[in-house]
Amino acid sequence: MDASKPAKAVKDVVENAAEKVADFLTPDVPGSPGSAPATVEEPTTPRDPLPPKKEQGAPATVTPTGAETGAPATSKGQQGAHLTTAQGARLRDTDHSLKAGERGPTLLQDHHLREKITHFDHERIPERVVHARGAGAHGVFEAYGTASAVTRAGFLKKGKKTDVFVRFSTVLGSRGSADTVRDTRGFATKFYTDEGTFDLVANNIPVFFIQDGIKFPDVIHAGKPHPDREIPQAQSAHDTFWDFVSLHTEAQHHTMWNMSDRGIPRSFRMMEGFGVHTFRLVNEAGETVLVKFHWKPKLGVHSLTWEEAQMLGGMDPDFHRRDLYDAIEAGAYPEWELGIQVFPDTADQTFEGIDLLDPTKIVPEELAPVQPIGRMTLNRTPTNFFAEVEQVAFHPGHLPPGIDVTNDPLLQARLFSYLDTQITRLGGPNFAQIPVNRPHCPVNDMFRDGFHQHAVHAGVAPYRPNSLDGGNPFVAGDAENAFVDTPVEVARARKVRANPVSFDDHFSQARLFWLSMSPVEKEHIIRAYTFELGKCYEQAIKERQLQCLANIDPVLCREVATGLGLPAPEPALPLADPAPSPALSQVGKEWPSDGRIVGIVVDDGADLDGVRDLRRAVFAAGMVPLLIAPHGGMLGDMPVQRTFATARSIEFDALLVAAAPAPAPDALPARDAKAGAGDTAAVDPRVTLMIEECWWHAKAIGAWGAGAKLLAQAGVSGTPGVVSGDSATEVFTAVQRLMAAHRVWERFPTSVA
Ligand code: HDE
Repeated sequence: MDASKPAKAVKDVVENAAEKVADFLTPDVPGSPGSAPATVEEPTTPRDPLPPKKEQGAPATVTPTGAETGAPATSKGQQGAHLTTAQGARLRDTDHSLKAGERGPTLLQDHHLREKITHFDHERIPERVVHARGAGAHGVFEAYGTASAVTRAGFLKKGKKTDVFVRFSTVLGSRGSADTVRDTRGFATKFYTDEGTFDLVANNIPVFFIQDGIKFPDVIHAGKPHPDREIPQAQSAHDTFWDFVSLHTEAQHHTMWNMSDRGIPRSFRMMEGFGVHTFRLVNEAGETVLVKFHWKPKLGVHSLTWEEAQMLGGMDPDFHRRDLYDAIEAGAYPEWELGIQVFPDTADQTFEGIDLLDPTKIVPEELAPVQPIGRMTLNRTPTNFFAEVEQVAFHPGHLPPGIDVTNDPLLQARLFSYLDTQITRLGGPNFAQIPVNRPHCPVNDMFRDGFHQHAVHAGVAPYRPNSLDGGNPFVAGDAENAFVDTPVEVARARKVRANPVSFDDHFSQARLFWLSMSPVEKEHIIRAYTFELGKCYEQAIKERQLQCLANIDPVLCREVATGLGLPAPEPALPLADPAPSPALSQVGKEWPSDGRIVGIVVDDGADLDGVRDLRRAVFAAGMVPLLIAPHGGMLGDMPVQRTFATARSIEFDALLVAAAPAPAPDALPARDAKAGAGDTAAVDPRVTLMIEECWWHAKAIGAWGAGAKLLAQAGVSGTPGVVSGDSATEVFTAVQRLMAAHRVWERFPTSVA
């Protein structure tokens, strides 16, 4: 498929489908569990494993030391048509243990039972101490060549394509926690470059809670569930978190981002990524610049509403990973541009008065524009979640020649932490040999032995210098592109446990962020602080955080204090006067809608020809139409994807109403609480609820025919972002325009300017 035209694959499917009605019967919509449809009867004819699904990818088949093997990706999975032991002996039965008689005790000699159970007993590995909940995908990065003047990194040379694997994550929750909680998101990218792996271990928020890595255990202990009762899961809305961030005020800038809509992204595909720290680039001539890395999503930066996020936590805790995998399966490949902000590498390492070594500060894009240097497209889902997403191991010190670190004290601690944590998590020092972690270039590190050693190293002299192995391996020089630790001058200093004074300003950029928000974004921030602090038990903690808010902005402080029922304190410090940065706001522009989900309410009496046209138009626009009907199965020649019992508004980006369906036979409050007064209502109450929720969540709504009358009945006709028309496609065209802006915020007047 052509990665540069994400909607094309979908469009091709649609055009073919238009000719062959049969194609409507096969699933056009993403989400099919296997690569072939299941049969009702259990298959009994032996056959080899099915191939992976068309959109699935797998780590490249390189050896544990990075050599290409040319073997197909499937060569790493199970082989052969028959069930075997781990040693390959074919098995006759795996459902009954070997017993002394049918009613007798199980025999110790049952090797198959013991091997099967023992392996199962050891299936789990420790989850990541942070970022445990995540999802990943494979893709490709193509460089524009625009960074070649400032870095010698080969993968950034014009036109160079490099395989990548990306893992997105939340920070606080456990592996099984919900995707949509309010939290920072991880955005870690592994570039398998010819010159060694480059890991850009980034977040969707450009600043961090702490300025020195020695405090990482403190901030994480504060954010994680309370150690006595282990609640709440995956939340910052609790006393220990707010206790820490209100005492440790350098966290206030990051906290402000978390309380903004950035803390509840609509999709991984709609998040920015930030390297946070300042890095150093080195060019062919050895000249250096300082840079900050940014990922810019093609689809723009968008968020859920808070109520949607909470509902999704129960209705679809896998919402973000499902969205990622479904988009790739539908051919709506997620894309980002990688960009850099470039600063001169001066002795004081500041830019326009901003300390570039302070990870609680951004450099506004208006002061230093983000210059695009390449594009990443995610085009393959994992074949096996554990092997790829769970076992991938990132490290900010995995750098190719041309990219180097700075003295940011947060980055310096990270350089220690990531290697260390993998040794426990992945059970030893050889995790770089796991397929997803293997470099795609020759590796000769002289490391030997250790748990899970997959390489079969030859030679007798894993030491240097040697003559017994002919001197191999040799160190490289400039001509062989060796990594250079940039010989940066270290200022004359004394050993101290202290920060520079420039790190002391904890509030001015939190204020900058607040002042850069549109009114509706400010309303969301007020609500988020009020909710989170309202969930705290201790009044002292609320009062202390209100003091921090007073130091950021009096309106913010006053509104949150009102919600908490507490007095608003005066600022304890003079308020800063930063110029707002419009680039920080998410609203007010238009973006492509690839891979968005359009719900279509239908019933058996609806205008099915119109629905068929609509479905085609939605596919052709690179989106996914889901039919929501009173019953499962088929509606004419079209498969139904959701029933009123299984659908909920939160999975749709827009709702199109083609009917005013009477209560379905299962609209019984005794069976489905959301059916409400189903037995007496004229329209199925679950449809009315869906319309109401979409309206409250500021989504585009469209209708024609009987659907238009239903919108009038529901009292939403004529309000902003609600359209009706004569034909399905006409309505969809209007809805598509509304979707480009993501939400219809005009529905809700704001109280702050
Ligand atoms: Fe991490 N972080 N981190 N972090 N981090 C980990 O490494 C750590 C920080 C980030 O999908 C751990 O393999 C310290 C900033 C991401 O596998 C651990 C400090 C940023 C991921 C660790 C930080 C990040 C991690 C846990 C303060 C944004 C998930 C498991 C000095 C730039 C990677 C692991 C994945 C994961 C330590 C701060 C991003 C424990 C000590 C700042 C995206 O090593």
